[in-house]
Formats: sequence, C-alpha cells, structure tokens
Amino acid sequence: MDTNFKTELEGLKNAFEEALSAYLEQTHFEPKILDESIRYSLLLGGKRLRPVLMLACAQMLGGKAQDVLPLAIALEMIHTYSLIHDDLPAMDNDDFRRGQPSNHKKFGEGQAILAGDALLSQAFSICIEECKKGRTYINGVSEICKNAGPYGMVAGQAADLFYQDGENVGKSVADFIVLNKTAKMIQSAVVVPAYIYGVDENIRSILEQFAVNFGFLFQITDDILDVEGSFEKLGKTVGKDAKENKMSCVNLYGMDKARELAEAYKENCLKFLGELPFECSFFESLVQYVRSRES
Ligand code: GRG
Repeated sequence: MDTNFKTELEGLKNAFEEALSAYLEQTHFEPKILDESIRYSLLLGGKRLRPVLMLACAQMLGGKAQDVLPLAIALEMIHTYSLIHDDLPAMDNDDFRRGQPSNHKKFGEGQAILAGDALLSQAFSICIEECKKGRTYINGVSEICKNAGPYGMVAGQAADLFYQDGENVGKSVADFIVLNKTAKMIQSAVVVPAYIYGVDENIRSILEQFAVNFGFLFQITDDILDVEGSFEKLGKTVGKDAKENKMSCVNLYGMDKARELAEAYKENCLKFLGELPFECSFFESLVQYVRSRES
C-alpha cells in the first residue's frame, strides 16, 4: 500500500474515531444494557469505510472534516444498525461480526433488535440537528434518509431475503440487491458533501456514478472474499454463500466472471474519477485498495 495513501487513510479514520468517541462521551442511554449494546457494536472496530469516504469527499470539495463529522457519525450508526439486524437469526444468522460475537450473541435477540432501532432513531436525531444548519444540509440529509430506507438499503435487504435461496435470480434482481443494499449507503457517503457544499449538478452526478460503481466493486469483492477470504482477516464467517446457496456474484456468475466484473467496476470508478475537476489520488488509491482488500 502506498505510504501517503496509508497515512491519509489512517488520518481520516482517526478523525472519525475521535469524533465518535467525543460524541459517545457526552451521550448516555438508559437502561444500562441498551447503552452497553449500542457502544459494543459501534466500537467493535469496523473499517469505517463510509465515514472515510464522506470526510475524503468533503476535503476534495474544499471543505473541512467538521462540516460533515456529525453526518458521518449518523451514517455509521445506520450502517451499524443494519449489521446488527443482518446478523440476527431471522436474517443472515451470523454469530460473529468484526471478529467478535454478534450483538445478539452477546446481549440476546431482543436487545439486539432494540440496539439497532436505537441506532437508527439516534442517527435521524443527529440528521435533524444538522438540518438546522440550512438548506444544503437538508438536501444532504434527505439523501441519507432515502438511501437507508425503502428506496435504498431496506429494499435491497428485503429483496435479498426474499430471493434467499439464490434460485431463479437473474442479473436484474442481483443488480437491484447490490445497488440498494450496498451501493446506496456508499452513495450517501460520497454525495452528502456535494449537497452540503452545493456543487454543480454535473459534478454531483459524476460523484453518484463513481459511488454506485464503487459500491458494486465493494460487494463483488465481498462475495469473492466469502470464498477466498479467512475468518481471521474478515472477522466474520466465510463460505456461507456457497453453503447456503445464497445470492452472490460468485454463485451467479462463477469466480472468473466475478473477478472480471470486479475489474470492470474498478475501471469504471477510475474513469468517473478522471472526469472530476479535482485532485483525486486518494480516491484512486482507495479503489485499488478495495479491489485488493483481504479484510
Ligand atoms: C438489516 C435493513 C438491513 C440491512 C442490512 C449491511 C446489510 C444490509 C447486510 C450485511 C451483509 C452485506 C454483505 C452487506 C453488503 C454491504 C457490506 C459488505 C457490508 C459490510 O460492510 P463493511 O465491510 O463492514 O464496511 P465493517 O465491519 O467494516 O463496518
């Protein structure tokens, strides 16, 4: 990994971790078990990909981390709620997340459902507070709400659950699932700063297309890692897609084609970045990093 990129990535991640810690220091929930289970999942140590994307995009557009940090926290809270609910027996039924017991294994299913509910509601409270900063923030927050709900991640998860056994799933259903379940949250991360700084519609559209392709690249890599990755590096159970015949790009297209597709989405990402009138070397390296990631 390029040293400059690594330093920048760590810097953005640390800026987010500090803001999240500061937020959690002044926030306490009752009863104690709710507080504990929320903190457990929020601080379990994910990649923080969405907050990093949001901070990097704000910087690229000439803004400051402080402008977007509260919304980056809100987005990571929504992401964390989705992982807690996804791990439940009624959904993906996974006992591990980020190398540790999933929320419901530690606190029980009822508390896990409530921790997810609480994270989603609290994320929206943060969003409402940010809307007080003005019209451009309202536009950014609308994007987060739309992409998290029934026009976004929830729709993708509903389709994924419905077509769970992977039978009769064609490309259009598979694309619908990946677009909504994975790419839309990534889209929020990239596009929210564009709304906040009121950038030109053409630029926003290029950023949106970059984000969608990045989302597909991220998901296909995830599917490949489910076959080729390890529990030690990923922190979650591997081999589930094949074992349970789940909808995944590898099950649908085969490994060779999945790799080809990942390359094609990577090239699309780089093409859209090339159309932006900004210095985007961090994003270019991030694309390469996601393509070759092992964790
Ligand atoms: C429960 C409404 C609802 C949605 C769940 C996030 C999700 C939707 C399902 C998890 C399964 C999955 C493969 C989702 C695709 C996106 C993805 C790979 C999420 C994991 O994100 P990472 O790798 O996680 O960024 P960390 O742990 O690094 O934060």
